[in-house]
Amino acid sequence: MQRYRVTVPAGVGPGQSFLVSVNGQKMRVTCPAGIYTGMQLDIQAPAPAAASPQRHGPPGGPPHHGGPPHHGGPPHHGGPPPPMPPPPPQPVAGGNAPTAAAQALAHQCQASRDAEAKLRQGYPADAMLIFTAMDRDASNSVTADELQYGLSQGKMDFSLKTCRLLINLYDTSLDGSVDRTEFEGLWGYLQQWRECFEGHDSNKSGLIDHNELKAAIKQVGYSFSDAFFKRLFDVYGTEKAGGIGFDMFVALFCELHKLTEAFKKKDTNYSGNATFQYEEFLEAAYSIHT
Ligand SMILES: [Ca+2]
Ligand SMILES: [Ca+2]
Repeated sequence: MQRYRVTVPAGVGPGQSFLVSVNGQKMRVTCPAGIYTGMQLDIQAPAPAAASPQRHGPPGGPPHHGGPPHHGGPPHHGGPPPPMPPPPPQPVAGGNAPTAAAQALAHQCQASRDAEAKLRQGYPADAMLIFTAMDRDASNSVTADELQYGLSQGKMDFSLKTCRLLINLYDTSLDGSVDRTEFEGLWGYLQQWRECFEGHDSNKSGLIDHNELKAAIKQVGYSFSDAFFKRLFDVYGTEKAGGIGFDMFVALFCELHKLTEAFKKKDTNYSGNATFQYEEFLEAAYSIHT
């Protein structure tokens, strides 16, 4: 068996099959999950039969120079010609008639790719264009993985953990991803934190130092002791870089928000004091992940 790379033809999506021609043999390939029109896919197919010593070129291929195959005798030009590579498999038209739904999906995927290319030139003002670019599988929802990839296209390198925090914060339908409406909130939130971050990053180093973090947190309305500021800086800062990058800055505020909300549920009269049972405390602490 040999591995061949094929391109998924137009109108074919996950679960649908299409025909390819490998070494003159037609075979049916089923498109796996997450692979759509235009994407490449590796398949296994029988290797071409070994060329006989009397015949150069692949079996079934055209004879050299339009004439009959050479028989015996020394090869021309002092050496045998390099073996011809097997012909690339070609999708065969009409293997599986695309349905209207598959065509619509292919169209959406293309729209996503076009929008993604624009993303690399800078984020458009319209959050819905960004949503389309990030929704790579045209599922009408953006997952943490899609968000991470989409942000990286706009030169915002976020960890998957921070992307999950952002998704969890705005996934009001609790289906693990954000739809268009939820995304609008998420994107607005991210823009606000970006302005806040850039506003406090006075030397434009791309990192927030201890004092800049303190000012940012105070501006947002949180009031902490110096010891706790130091604790926050130690948790989210990277010792090597000497500051907090935008990724961890966003993670910090997502987690702070979640924990504050969990506390407020028990501090019903806003006294700054709350009583937790052991399991309630654990529930509150783990709420940052949901
Ligand atoms: Ca999606
Ligand atoms: Ca959702």
